[in-house]
Amino acid sequence: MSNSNSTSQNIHQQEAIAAIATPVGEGGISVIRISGRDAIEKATTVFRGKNLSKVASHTVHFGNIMRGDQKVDEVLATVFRSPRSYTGEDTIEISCHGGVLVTQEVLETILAVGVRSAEPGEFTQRAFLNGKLELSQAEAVADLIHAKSRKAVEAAQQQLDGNLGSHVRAFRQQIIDATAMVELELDFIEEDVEFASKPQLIKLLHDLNSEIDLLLATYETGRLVKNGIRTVFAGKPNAGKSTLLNALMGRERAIVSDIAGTTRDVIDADWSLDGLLFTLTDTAGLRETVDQIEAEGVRRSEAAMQEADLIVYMVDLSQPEDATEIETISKLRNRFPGKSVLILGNKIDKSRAEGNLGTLIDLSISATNGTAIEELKQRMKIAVLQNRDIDTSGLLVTSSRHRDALEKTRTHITDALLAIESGVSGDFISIDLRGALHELGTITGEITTEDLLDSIFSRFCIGK
Ligand SMILES: Nc1nc2c(ncn2[C@@H]2O[C@H](COP(=O)(O)OP(=O)(O)OP(=O)(O)O)[C@@H](O)[C@H]2O)c(=O)[nH]1
Ligand SMILES: [Mg+2]
Repeated sequence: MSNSNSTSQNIHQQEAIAAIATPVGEGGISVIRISGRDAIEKATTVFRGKNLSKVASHTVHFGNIMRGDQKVDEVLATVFRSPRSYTGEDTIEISCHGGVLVTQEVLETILAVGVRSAEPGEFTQRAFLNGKLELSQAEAVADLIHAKSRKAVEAAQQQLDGNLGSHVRAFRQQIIDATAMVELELDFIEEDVEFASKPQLIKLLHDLNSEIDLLLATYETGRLVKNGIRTVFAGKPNAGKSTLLNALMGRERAIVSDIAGTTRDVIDADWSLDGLLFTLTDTAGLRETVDQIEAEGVRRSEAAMQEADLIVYMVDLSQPEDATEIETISKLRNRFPGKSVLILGNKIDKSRAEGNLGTLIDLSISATNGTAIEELKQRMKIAVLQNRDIDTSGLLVTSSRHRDALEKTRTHITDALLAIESGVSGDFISIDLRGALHELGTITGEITTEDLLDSIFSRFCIGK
């Protein structure tokens, strides 16, 4: 992992912390990480083998972890000396046997010599504080760990490579250039000189806003790539919602029967298509009912639709047309503005004449014999992405925090443009431009607050 700051020698070493860096469970090996001012010294006191405080950086040593005279485990210790480590601090990684108990005992042996247990994300937070990573890169580490689809991995890697940071730094430079122009004008204000570079300044800020717009336009896709596409199957009882869920999943995830009202609760299943994650939600069929449990199910179906990115409404084509349902369908897009809606006719194998429904239906399928299921998959993708590019080799803004900061930046720049055009004093323009700089600084982390750092790093697991 490289970035422009990684050679910085401005490292602050804090008290040593330790945590298990690998998942809890049985495996070949587990890794325990220790980082901080006296990490190497503390490790030396529990390690029987070479004297770790004398070995070179980036070397691996075989030995035993000892609690007094008792051997806890046979391990490999890797030594990273500051500043050439993930955190920038002196760091030791101990690879021990991958058993739950033995790993815990190695950790406890280390904690017993005065090393503190690490908080979630504390290693990465130290890496950030030591300038090893920008804030947006640190956030990408968490995204990468949580990523559930290939596209989400690619988007996180883009951000981890520092691509968002380099865009933001370029924006900052443009604003600094603009500020310089404004301040040059301030120097001449006494002589009432017409602002020579005014058209140039206006152009610079307009161009900047267009670039920010391009980046902001990637957010909707970025959000769906990162979080997955919440897809809800809705429709009357017996329409075939559960059958379709099972057909897409390729297994009997939900109970199917010809009794109307089979599904009572909301059922979620992760499903991936072309590297994108869809969270498929099967719901209770929508109808008026006196059954209390079913009524609660229907309420939950409605709530799931409110939360969805994509609503797939299924109509049973084997049944006579239902005027109430036709009305429901025709109002669906208005009821859920901003959501993608697909209207499916199901049971095309037993279809009656389509009648009034024909024009309302986007695609007819058969969930039991597979008719048009491949087409449906593509339509689901297109409905939600609306042909937007999901080429994750380009940068996607995936975080609402980044989107908010970019939007505020754009507002400040727009205010600056208005100020310039209405001829107000340069002082006011400078205030707007400084506001824009501030917002951009929150993305890369030049500007932070403790609350912001807490909310970002608490998303991490312990040991990262
Ligand atoms: N012929 C035919 N039958 C289907 C098709 N899809 C589903 N069915 C049948 O329709 C019945 C209801 O299917 P489900 O998947 O349980 O319907 P549902 O929409 O989940 O129903 P609820 O859970 O009650 O809301 C079952 O007997 C299915 O086998 C299809 O494409 N063609
Ligand atoms: Mg069902």
